[in-house]
Amino acid sequence: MSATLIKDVKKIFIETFKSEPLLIFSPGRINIIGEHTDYNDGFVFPAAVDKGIAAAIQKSNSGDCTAIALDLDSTIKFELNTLKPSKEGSWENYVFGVVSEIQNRNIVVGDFNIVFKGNIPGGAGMSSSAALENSVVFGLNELFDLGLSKHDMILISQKAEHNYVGVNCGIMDQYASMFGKKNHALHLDCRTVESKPYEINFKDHQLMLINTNVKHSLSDSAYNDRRSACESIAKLLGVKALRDATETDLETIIDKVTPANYQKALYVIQENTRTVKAAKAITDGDLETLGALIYQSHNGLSTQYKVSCDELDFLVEQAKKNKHVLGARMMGGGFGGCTINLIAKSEAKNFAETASKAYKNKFDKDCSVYFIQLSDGTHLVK
Ligand code: GAF
Repeated sequence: MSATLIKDVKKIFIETFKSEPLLIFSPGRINIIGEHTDYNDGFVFPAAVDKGIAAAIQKSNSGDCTAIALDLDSTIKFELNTLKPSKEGSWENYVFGVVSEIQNRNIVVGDFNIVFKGNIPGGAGMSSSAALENSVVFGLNELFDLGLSKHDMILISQKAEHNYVGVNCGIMDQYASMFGKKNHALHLDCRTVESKPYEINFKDHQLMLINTNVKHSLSDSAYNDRRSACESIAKLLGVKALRDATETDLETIIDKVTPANYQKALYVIQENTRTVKAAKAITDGDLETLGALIYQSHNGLSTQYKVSCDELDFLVEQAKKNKHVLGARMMGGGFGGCTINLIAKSEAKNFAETASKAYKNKFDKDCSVYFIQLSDGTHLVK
């Protein structure tokens, strides 16, 4: 699949700019468990996947830069010394943001042309944004020999998202997309920004995604609100981040926070513990426990952290009705996008059909099912 994307961006690049480009593939990600824990300095368990963004990039000698998003049939021209955020929701903000964050490190970037094409469905919660940011920073680093480490690059991508896109995201998505490892998920400590790879081989079970194909509005502001709520509760507790707090600590400030925010902080503390337990369950090959943790994660995201929606809750309820689905939950920021399901291989097709039919009946729209391969992170394609 990524081979086709690469072929397409290369072809258009050569036709448009008459030069041979560098080719980059930057993947999206899934997350087994550990949602909304990353910006609380906690643990997450993501993996890069075989869906992503292909980019073709080369220096420009025309005095300006051009970026082409093939999927959107959109071309923009820009100059590097006049960068500022475009209107909210514009795809070019990911490109401008990355360039501008590199410049903020007093690193000089030359003019360039870039062509993108991707196959991560927008709004699926599989982080097409991190894939796009990483493809730009990785491409520029190669092209201009900027000397950035992979860690530098993900911090640049993350800052681009904060300052140009307006989402105060954690580091999970950029990390998973950059450092992903074939057939592995990464148990990432978001405080030290170091991870341990776990080989994912669930034998007669597998991971399956179901995309609700909805993305409810206001999700960015709801995300930022939750991050600020977590930070202010950590401050009240006198700790650096909620990762440092226990449920008992939280009880000491019960009178000082709203019940809604109390539940949110409790969710974060519990989800962090679940993510650590999930690593053990995977090591032990204990899929029943892993599945139960995944269901608990959804319950917390829906009832405590309040980032789910009717469509996601419905798909998780469908999963619960099928004994071959060991666990299911919403994945990513929330308010739409995919559920991730831990399901018996023999039942996957059947459940995909039953759930899709029920979803159509209930919401009068289609969901989409994806079987993904865990893949390597952002890389040059030779
Ligand atoms: C989004 C963010 F970008 C991540 O940093 C993370 O917080 C995730 O939502 C929720 O776990 O994908």
